[in-house]
Amino acid sequence: YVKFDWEDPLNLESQLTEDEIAIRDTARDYCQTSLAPKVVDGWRTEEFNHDILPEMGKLGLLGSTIEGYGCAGVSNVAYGLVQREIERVDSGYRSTSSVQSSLVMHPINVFGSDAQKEKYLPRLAKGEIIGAFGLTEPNHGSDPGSMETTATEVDGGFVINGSKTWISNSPVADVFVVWAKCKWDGKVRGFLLEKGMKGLTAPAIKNKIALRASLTGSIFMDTVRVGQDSLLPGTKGLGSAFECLNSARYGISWGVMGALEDCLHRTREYALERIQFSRPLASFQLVQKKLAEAHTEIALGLHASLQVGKMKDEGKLAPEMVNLVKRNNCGKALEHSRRLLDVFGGNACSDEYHVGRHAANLQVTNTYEGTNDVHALVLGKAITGIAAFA
Ligand code: TGC
Ligand code: FAD
Repeated sequence: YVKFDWEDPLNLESQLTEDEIAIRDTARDYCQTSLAPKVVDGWRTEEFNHDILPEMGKLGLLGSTIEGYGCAGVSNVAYGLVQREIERVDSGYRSTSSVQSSLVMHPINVFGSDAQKEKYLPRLAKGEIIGAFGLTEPNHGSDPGSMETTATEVDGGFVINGSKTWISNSPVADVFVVWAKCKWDGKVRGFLLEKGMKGLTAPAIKNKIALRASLTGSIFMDTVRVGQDSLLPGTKGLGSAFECLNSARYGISWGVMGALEDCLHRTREYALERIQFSRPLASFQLVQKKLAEAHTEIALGLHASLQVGKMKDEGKLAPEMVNLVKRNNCGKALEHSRRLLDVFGGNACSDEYHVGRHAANLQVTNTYEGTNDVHALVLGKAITGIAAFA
């Protein structure tokens, strides 16, 4: 037998390549030395930190799976490992960066024209410009197929009308991937809109009780006139929007495990130091059970995400694999962060203990990119062949 390593209980390290370990370590070092000291202030002020995306860009962490255009061209496993490191600090920072990578750079790379790729990807990769992805609307969240945003064909281009809500990065975004129903054939397509276009505004949604270290807002489009070149030509229906979500949801499945790992490590340290009834909290069976259960879910969740990443890298991905790990890992991270929070007693209320912040964030990660129940329905459809959405 080998000695059990509680910090890597199923030896994830043994499944990674040297490159993946090096990328993970670079990300971990950056996140712990640069991001972690900023997070309490970022959370309290709800202010966007404009240094973060350029810093990530310099390290090759944005759009990192893309080949060319100044991107690193790394594996999907490496991408997942980076999301885990960022979210170990805060889900909001992971949101800011994963929207840029998976929901803006990815669709431009997969569905964009050469001109669109040349124009946007290098600057997005450097973090010089910021992207947002607008699918959700005030009246249509889980059911984006019923969206009311429209694109009408006019001489030389299109007119976009509608509104999007709960959009990460929108108040500071320079480029918006907006999904609209095309009036000429009823199909949903993606369009690239830019800050400053007449009729486009993107106000912030303030006073959030979660994801306070990242910005969220609306996108209002009142007769926004765009050229032919704003259409993402490869988008062929709602499935194209879901294709982007496959990539982002996969990253979230790794990220939330990072957040739960941070909760576990902080709770362990607290429980070892805090004395009640003349003994450390860590000596009580009920506390150890909470630690053991979170610890087990982290180990299982990380290995499941690793397997999905490997399938993605080998071209053997079924979208439902992503529904499974996104749902499982987000649900487990939320449940166990809340249980671990109990160990802090009254100190659970203090943002300086961090676990309360993670638990609040994890409520959102369990909701966005498809709620826990919507992912259950996708899996239910795969199991039974019957769609239960409507
Ligand atoms: P349905 O009829 O099932 O599908 C419509 C078309 O899409 C295809 N498709 C997929 N293609 C690729 N990957 C997938 N995962 C796909 N799922 C479906 C499907 O084959 C079909 O194609 P076609 O050619 O036959 O037309 O669609 P539906 O309208 O019945 O909806 C099904 C449902 C409920 C599962 C879906 O709408 C859904 O996933 N709802 C959740 C919405 C959601 O996830 N929104 C996310 C918004 S973005 C966000 O939250 C970003 S937060 C980021 C951050 O800050 O980190
Ligand atoms: P609803 O669809 O109204 O769902 C409410 C409840 O009803 C949920 O519990 C849901 O599971 C349940 N429900 C719905 N339909 C069914 C059904 N058929 N059967 C059973 N139960 C059902 N969106 C973007 O497009 N881009 C972004 O960048 C983005 N960032 C976000 C950032 C934050 C901080 C937040 C909070 C949200 C963000 N979203 C974004 C929106 C997010 O994707 C939606 O909130 C999510 O998809 C759920 O939609 P909804 O809020 O309209 O809830």
